[in-house]
Amino acid sequence: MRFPSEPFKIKVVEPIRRTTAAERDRLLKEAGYNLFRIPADSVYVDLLTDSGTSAMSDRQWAGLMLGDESYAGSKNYYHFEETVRSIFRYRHVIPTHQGRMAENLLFSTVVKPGMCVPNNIHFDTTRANIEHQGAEAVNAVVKEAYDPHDRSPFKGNMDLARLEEIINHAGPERVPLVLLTITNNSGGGQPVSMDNNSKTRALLNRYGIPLFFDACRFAENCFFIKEREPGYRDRSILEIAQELFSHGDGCTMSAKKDGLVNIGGFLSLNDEQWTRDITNMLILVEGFPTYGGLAGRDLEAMAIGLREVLDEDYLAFRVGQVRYLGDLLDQAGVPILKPVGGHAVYLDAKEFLPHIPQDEFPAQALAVALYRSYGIRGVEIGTVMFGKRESGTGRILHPELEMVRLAIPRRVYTNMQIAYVAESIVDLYGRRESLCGLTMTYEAPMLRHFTARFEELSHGTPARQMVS
Ligand code: P61
Repeated sequence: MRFPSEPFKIKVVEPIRRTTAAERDRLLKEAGYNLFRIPADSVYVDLLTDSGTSAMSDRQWAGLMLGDESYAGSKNYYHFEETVRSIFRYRHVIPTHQGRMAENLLFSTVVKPGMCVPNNIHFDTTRANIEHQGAEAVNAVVKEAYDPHDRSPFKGNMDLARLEEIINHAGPERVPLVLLTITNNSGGGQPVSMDNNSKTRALLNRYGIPLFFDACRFAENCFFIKEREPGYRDRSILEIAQELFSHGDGCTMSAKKDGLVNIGGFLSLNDEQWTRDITNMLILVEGFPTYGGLAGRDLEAMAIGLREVLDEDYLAFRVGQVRYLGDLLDQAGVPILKPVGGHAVYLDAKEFLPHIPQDEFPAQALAVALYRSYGIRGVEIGTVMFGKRESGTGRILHPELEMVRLAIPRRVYTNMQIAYVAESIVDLYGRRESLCGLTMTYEAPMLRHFTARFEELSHGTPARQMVS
């Protein structure tokens, strides 16, 4: 089935407050046209992120009651450790409160100024944490990733020739590790194939460089391998995950994605010395190694979530729901990044709004219009998030992709709500020429998209009432 139906029923509901277009227009002005600054209870369908927004299962909620809040040696830690080891199969398991702390601990331990860390495409927190160490974060994804029309099945793959070039250019001794982000969030939630993964490993073996995974969405990546890569149709998701991780030396993970929890993360790795150094730093900044910035109950929910996410019925529905939104938009001619990724549909803002130059943040303008007219919140992944100012001239250097990401929270929205999103975007596409660009009036030196402020360059068409 192309769109398998929900393998769960709803036990608890959270009412959504409806807002008027006038209210949203006011909120946008107050927020400086930055959707991160909009109160969530003024959003109808919130597709800002799939991170920490999952609905937990009854088993996870029950697991919270089993929380053992002992400072040291909580039983939930042992359950969590055993679960992570059984999937990832690395020796050491270090809990953290979320993914970027795992990144921070790893990079502050192994990355030194002047070094270089390649990845297929670095997510913004990964890049920022590497640059914070005075090192360079370099992308080496295959070229197809930058063509929204290219339907290759594994657009998250590493470009091996480019990776080798980067290593030789930097010198292998200045590359402390290589990362693979599965699925590749900044490139459209696209998967990495098993074949590419093992070839990356083989290449790195020749240089003695460790391979780490940014594993936030590993189960979705494994589902795509099962669906698309020859030889994996009859393998379970767990078996595919174990094989995938066997090619690496460790991983960082934000469990707020495929851990199906609202908070949590971890680092898992084999190296003894790195583990000792990371653990010392963990104690300094995060907590004792058997809780790592989390409550015992959070560890329990994570242990249960990491098992549930391997369920194929769940994954078929999950990936199918995202694809359902993508198909509705594609059929109506709305430009989206293809093929549809695992956790989100990405609108191609360059094609959607060809009349707005990249200097005027077309993807941000599109995200603002979606919220103003329909109460839908997406996130800009384009010049605001990844554009850089050229030193000297101050000119903005644009990323290749200019997108609005509609990230679907796991087990949260019904397909009627997804259909509403599609209908709204098709409606907006029909009057796209009325949209105007923005100018940035404030930016922070790092991760500027969270706090940036904008002004509209000229007034667009009047805001419309929500479709209902
Ligand atoms: C997201 F606008 N992602 O996609 P943490 N690696 C990868 C991620 O996708 C990721 C992290 C590491 C988010 C949340 C988010 O500027 C933003 O648990 C591939 O969030 O620390 C997070 O994991 C970091 C959204 C993060 C943002 C930063 O929506």
